[in-house]
Amino acid sequence: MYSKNVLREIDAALAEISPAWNRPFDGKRACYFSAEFLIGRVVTGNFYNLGKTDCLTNLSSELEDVEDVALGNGGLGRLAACFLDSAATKGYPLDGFGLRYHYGLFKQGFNDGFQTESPDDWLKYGDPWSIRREDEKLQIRFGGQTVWAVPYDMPIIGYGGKTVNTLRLWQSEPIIGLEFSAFDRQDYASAFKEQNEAFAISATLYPNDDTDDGKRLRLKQQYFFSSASLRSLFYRHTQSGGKPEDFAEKFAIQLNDTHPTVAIPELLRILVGENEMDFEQAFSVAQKTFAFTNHTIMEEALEKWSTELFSSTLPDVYPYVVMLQNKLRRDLHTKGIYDYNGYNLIDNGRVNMARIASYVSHSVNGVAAIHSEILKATVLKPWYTIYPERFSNKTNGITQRRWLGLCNPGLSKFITERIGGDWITDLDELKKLIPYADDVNSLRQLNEIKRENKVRLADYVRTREDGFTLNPEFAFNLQVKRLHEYKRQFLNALSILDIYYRLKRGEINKSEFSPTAFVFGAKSAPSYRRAKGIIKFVNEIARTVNSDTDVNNLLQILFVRDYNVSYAEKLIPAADISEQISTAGTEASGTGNMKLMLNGAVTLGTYDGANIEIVAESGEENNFIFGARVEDINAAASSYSPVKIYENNSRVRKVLDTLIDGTFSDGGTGIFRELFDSIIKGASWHKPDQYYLLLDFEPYADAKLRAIKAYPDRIAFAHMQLLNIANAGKFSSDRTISQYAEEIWGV
Ligand code: 26Q
Repeated sequence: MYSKNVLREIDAALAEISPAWNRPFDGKRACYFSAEFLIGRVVTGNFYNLGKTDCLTNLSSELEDVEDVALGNGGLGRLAACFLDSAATKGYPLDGFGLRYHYGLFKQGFNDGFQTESPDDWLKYGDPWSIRREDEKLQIRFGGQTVWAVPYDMPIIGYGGKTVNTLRLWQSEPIIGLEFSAFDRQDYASAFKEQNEAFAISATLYPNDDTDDGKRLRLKQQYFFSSASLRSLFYRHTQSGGKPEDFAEKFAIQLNDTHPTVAIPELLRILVGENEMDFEQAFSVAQKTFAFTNHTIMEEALEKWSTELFSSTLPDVYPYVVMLQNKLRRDLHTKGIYDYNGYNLIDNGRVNMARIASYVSHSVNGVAAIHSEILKATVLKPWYTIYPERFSNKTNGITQRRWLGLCNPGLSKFITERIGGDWITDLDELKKLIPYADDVNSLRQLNEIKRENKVRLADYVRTREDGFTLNPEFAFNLQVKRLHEYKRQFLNALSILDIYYRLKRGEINKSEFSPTAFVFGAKSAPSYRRAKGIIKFVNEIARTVNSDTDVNNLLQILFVRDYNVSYAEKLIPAADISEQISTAGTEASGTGNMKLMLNGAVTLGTYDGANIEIVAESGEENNFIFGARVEDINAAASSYSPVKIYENNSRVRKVLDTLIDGTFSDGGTGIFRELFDSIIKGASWHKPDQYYLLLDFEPYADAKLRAIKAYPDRIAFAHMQLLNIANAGKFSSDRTISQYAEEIWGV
């Protein structure tokens, strides 16, 4: 909800930025094509960037009532939002293009510890930042169906307000109103159907952040926004006198994963089919235009559409995929390659989107050093073999405006008092804090700031989580991210249970154990059974432990309801320990790890994704790194036996057995048995313990206990925390976006 006061300030802000937003521009622009933009509260970010910090304080409680813009699932969508902020701040001409979902990511509730979902009706109270551009709407065709694509433009305001870029989100609407087709009942009914089918395209964000559930609607969404965006750019280009063959000199398009990759054959269709360009030249224009970022190596998440589905949904586009496939074969022949394995764009009756993107882009990148190496060595190896010069790494980043300036005013003040305020636009400045890591006074102050953030969080949690009272004297251990087996929230849960039983058995001395609150925040895809089972498991453990007076002065467990960007802004500043425990080789980068580091949490993590770069910056000695590395896992893979570990390790047995011995109840759903089996037996579609929880169990439990034991030496712990903050400069998305701009887009 927007209060009158807030709306008045938004109007003032829009008036203030209007000249900058409407300033003509005729240089090259970069375009970020993304199916997701996970922004959070737009208003707070804009007030911050416009220097309206008085509004942020004076209107703070009214701002709490403003809905998040949650048009994304997790990391990939949030990265897009950070990039927009950084580009506008650094003065790069970068616009975002995506879908204006009527419903964003579902809101999460709990019922008896199980996740429930309800719709996110974010437009209910209006969308004061967006302008509907009726004059720029376009018709989009899917075989027989034609719909309007109506653009809504939102200003993206850089820090200081000098550069204002645009986020353009497309909304689908029916072409014909009901009144025209209501001649008889038959027409009336079919007109309704047509209406609904048009609205459906941009109606809902798909809440899966991995598997392609093969739905036609998802492909339609992708084509809808890709085609509309591309055509609006092409129209702008030719209207201002540009020639089709010069398109790439005016626009660079970054594909945020494969979701917008259908823009590639669509551009070919526009150039060849509508502008009579020859195919080879169109290919070269497309290649100069597009660049591709991959965000995952998980097989399930790599998009492949059946040719039947693709060609029946997009009959005008499919021929260009076939032409690409034919050209690819010719190109391979020139290189003396006749084995198309790993290359075929149409493979086994499926259109392989990552291959199209790798073939037609001039740039392919991963999102952290290890991830980019894995891409070259595995998933995209054939493409790296023939086009090595295309491949690069662009380690992810986060915007320090939202993830420090806005969400942690106490720490921001602490920093600015010592090194000045330049860190807001130049995060490497934080290095100047290093000397303060040995200044006891500063470390005491840092602890005080953390404590205040914990009190603030505890107040918020009390009102949101049915009166649950977090103890601000405890160390706060956080694992916040989407729920996935590979992220191993299950391992975290098992290790907490292990600590609990060892405390009860006296194997861990209560007087040596420092009180710790374990906080989880995560949404599961609604159809992801195991992930939902893990949520239930954590909630069951929480209920038992929190009500056990034997230990509840030492342990607290909380799974927060409806974790989102705004909740993250409250949780992250209060964290002491950041859980980043994905199986080595599975998390492309992670960005929550960076947010937590920047806010002074030490990392308890594996050698995976950006964790590796985080500890390279801040020092292994200031973090708790454990477990198998990618090489170890590859070496262990063939002979790995979780059953043996289960049989030989009584601690492992004790905690896993709680799933099947009646300790906890899954409400008769059988999901706990399934979780147990996923570790011990596997299932037809995967091997037992495919994410190596038991392999890492002991090293993880040890590292966790070391971290917990380190906490009571408050000065030594704050020393580590401050060194994490001071060395977080590399993880600014300002750095990342400059690399994209200079090394890929040429803007
Ligand atoms: C694909 C097909 C059908 C339906 C849904 C999808 C789909 C949707 C979203 C596939 C993937 C996503 C999102 C992936 C994602 O968020 N990846 C994360 O990207 C971050 C930014 O680069 C990384 O930091 C994370 O490591 C990575 O998991």
